[in-house]
Amino acid sequence: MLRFDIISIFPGAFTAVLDESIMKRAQAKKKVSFHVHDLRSFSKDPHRKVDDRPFGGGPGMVMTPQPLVDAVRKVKGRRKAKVIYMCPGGTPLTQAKAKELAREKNIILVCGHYEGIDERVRALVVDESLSIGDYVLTGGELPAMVVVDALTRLVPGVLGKEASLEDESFERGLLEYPQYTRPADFCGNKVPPVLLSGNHQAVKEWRTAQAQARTKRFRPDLMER
Ligand code: 9WO
Repeated sequence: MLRFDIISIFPGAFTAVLDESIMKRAQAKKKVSFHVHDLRSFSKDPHRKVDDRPFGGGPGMVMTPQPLVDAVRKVKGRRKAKVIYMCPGGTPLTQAKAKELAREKNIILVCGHYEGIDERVRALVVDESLSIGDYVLTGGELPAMVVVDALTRLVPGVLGKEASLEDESFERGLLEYPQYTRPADFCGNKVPPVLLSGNHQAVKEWRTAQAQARTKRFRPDLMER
């Protein structure tokens, strides 16, 4: 079973995501477990402060090292866990990276806020930083949810086997092919006849051609890769 521990100053932000859909199903199947921790509960400050002014001046506040380091160490305990800090400058999350991480047994996700975390937290307890894209958000919580979603669906037994075919096409560098379902004629917009032909080889060839055309048009960079 893959265990996620998430350290955040907004633990409530995760309730909806973790109690719905695939994450809920994965927990029910005991394939994945989620444990969200309020960073403030680890602060030794009498006012449960987790931030302070940056040395050297500058705008905003920085997350202090004591709560974060103690939180990771307490949550980790004696377990072997991969500690990941969510950061725009981190390793890009790709499907291949997600598959690699989904093989871990314990993952601790650290969500930053303010202007970031004290550098000594990275040096002492973070194993790697992970980015979901080249943009700056208000916190690491949404990126952490993306990582949880991307990894949970890859855990064997969480989804049906058909889902992996879709992932593999993406890893092969192709976008998804167009999908259609009933009705065959929607307001005069008809489903491509090949999909109604019952000719599985023709359907497979059509889908590959469509995926290649889509990838060439919208994500030529994937074709190169
Ligand atoms: C902000 C930032 C900006 C440029 C280059 C590196 C950077 N690191 C951070 C950072 O650690 N920010 C903290 C976490 C505090 C502000 C909110 N945080 C955050 C994480 N915003 N956006 C992310 C994020 C994480 C993963 N993928 C994309 C964005």
